[in-house]
Amino acid sequence: MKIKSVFAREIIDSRGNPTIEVDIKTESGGFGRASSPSGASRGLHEAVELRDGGPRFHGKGVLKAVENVNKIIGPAIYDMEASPQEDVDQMMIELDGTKNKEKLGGNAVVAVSMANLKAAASTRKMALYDFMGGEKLPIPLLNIINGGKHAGNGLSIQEFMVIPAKTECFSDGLRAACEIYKTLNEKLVKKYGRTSRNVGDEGGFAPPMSRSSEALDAISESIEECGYSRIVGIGMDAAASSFYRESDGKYFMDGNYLERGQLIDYYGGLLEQYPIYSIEDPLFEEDFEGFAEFTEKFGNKIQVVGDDLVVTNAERVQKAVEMKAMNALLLKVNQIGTVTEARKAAQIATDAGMQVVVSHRSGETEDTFISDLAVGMGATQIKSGAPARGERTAKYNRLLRIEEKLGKHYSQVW
Ligand code: 2PG
Ligand code: MG
Repeated sequence: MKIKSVFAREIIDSRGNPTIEVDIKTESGGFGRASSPSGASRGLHEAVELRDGGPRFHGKGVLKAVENVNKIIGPAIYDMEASPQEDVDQMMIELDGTKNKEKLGGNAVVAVSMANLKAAASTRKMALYDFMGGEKLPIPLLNIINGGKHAGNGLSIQEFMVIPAKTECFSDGLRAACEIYKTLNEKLVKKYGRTSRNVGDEGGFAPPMSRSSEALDAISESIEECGYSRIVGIGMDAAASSFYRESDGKYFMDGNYLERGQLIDYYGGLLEQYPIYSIEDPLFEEDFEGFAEFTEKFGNKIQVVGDDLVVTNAERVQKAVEMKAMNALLLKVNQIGTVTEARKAAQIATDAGMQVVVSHRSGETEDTFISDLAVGMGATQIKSGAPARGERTAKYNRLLRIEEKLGKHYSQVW
């Protein structure tokens, strides 16, 4: 299955920013198309997104990244076998030669990497999840109240999610989440007025709230009213780097500046009050020690997810394993740049007994790659925003179709 054509173009993402889409064709009629997503709360150590600067799209154009694919990567991988994926990815890693893909652009490299895996599956006339050997559906984490950098309200915490962990199957879980989302909608409008119907970047509501407890009250009441208390829990992504103040090492939470220890106690209080199953990035991204303290305290009760802390980077995941700084990995292929490197990070995490949560970015496209990836890798969870906005629902709808094929095999974590 030799690669016979590689073509990149500039398209737009869910925030109206340009991003790169790549088409790959193989000699035996295989075809793969994939596009790069883009984060707002990006980790410091992520692969670099190459942006053009200048007046086009307020500097966010990706024509340079497009050119890098069409003129450099494309010719280099032309005639290579699309499978194994490792060889194609390795070629790009060498071509780029930098630690953070700054030369060719992480956005250019990742779109090629994902398109290639799709092209390989397509050459075999297999669905991607099947080509990868997937058997089970992941539990979805649906972000139904947005704060932090994803919304224009006063919530420090970026994501408040529902986790339908104990439903019979994925489709029942998704239905429960949609029912809760609707109930929440009505509740918010009643209490906070019509502006609270406005949604943030990931499709969750962005009500004019400023305290975490307001969001958690509204969600836990909605879960209860819908009758799902026993089977649906709550998840949060604090994305704490976004409310961390470097000058004095304090965190801005609910109107106060808190020390690390105070913030950990604050989370402890929330855990006692609400049915929280999972917390992501409770502390800022360089604080492995703080994460270890947090995990030691709460890791036997809840899932502690590392996102900005480890940025899908094998070395950082290894460090987190050694320091017991988390018990679950958030996996975003574009943080590291290739599918192969992302899988390596996941392998280190699973070998250490950690969960893997495959994740979207706040800036997304209609590409459903992560749905197949989650199933294909055997990740137990997927995070793809609210059951709203086409770029989010595309992923969940793809999983519904996969469930049709695989049957109702659902991951079990809680
Ligand atoms: C996160 C992500 C996705 P962003 O922090 O987990 O929800 O946000 O893509 O903005 O980094
Ligand atoms: Mg995160």
